[in-house]
Amino acid sequence: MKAVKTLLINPPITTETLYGKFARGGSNQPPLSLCYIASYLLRYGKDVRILDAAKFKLSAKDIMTEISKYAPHIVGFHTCTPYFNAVKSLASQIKLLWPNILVIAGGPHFLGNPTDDIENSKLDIIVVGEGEQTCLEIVEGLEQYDIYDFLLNFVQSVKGLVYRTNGTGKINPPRELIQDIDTIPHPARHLLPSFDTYRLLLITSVSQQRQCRLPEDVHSGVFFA
Ligand code: B12
Repeated sequence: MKAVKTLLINPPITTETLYGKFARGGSNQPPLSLCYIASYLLRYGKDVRILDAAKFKLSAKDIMTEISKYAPHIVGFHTCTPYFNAVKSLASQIKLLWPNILVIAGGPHFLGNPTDDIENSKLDIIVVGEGEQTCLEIVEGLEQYDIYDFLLNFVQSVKGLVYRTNGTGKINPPRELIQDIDTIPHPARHLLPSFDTYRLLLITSVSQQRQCRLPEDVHSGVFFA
């Protein structure tokens, strides 16, 4: 059984792209979804890192450099609809450079039409719904199988997955929601570089252009000010 390394990436979308001339009012927040998935994998002793490419405004080339340094077996992208084109492009580049890396994605975008998304991208797998348990099962699968066996013989057994067979998207039965949310560890925020540089306010007023700190400011209500 091999040790599987997972790199979770927050795609490089800037507040300028998202908000245009209102960019200064847009927030730049830590990727909570990836922190939750990472904490779940860590609980089970898995090797996982997070790359917040949005926060650092990383280019595709920077991202490829980070991938080559860490040499993960799995690269996973968080995907909201405005990020999907960037995720598709990065997935194509990764598969071209490293066909043996399993490239996966999850997030709210895939509640729409994930079979279409898998057919029109180089993503190997799309995770629909809550990602914690599904991701763990993916890691455990790759510990046992090489990527080709995994995609041929294992993917069908994992709930909440969408995959491709001969170019056609297939969707597995949905994964049940985690009922006892106390079984999910606190998000692995320690995998993010520095909390001080995230900007939490939704609309930063001109007089309040400041960096928010966690957790003190959130608890003291600044987040909602
Ligand atoms: C809080 C929130 C925000 C916050 C913080 C976002 C953040 N970066 O953490 C703020 C206000 C900044 C925000 C901004 C935006 N948001 Co918002 N936001 C939410 C909200 C209310 C909760 C998101 C959340 O934290 N959920 C908790 C986490 C743990 O759940 P999750 O993200 O869904 O992740 C789980 C699964 O999706 C999956 N998963 C997610 N990523 C991955 C990756 C992999 C590899 C895998 C395997 C699984 C996986 O596993 C996770 C754990 O179970 C949702 C609505 C909702 N109720 O979900 C909208 C929502 C996500 N936002 C949305 C949008 C559109 C945006 C913006 C793009 C708006 C805009 N035009 O600017 C921006 C994006 C900014 C950014 N850089 O992220 C949409 C996305 C719709 C879509 N089709 O993609 C949603 C769904 C609201 C809606 N119904 O329209 N948002």
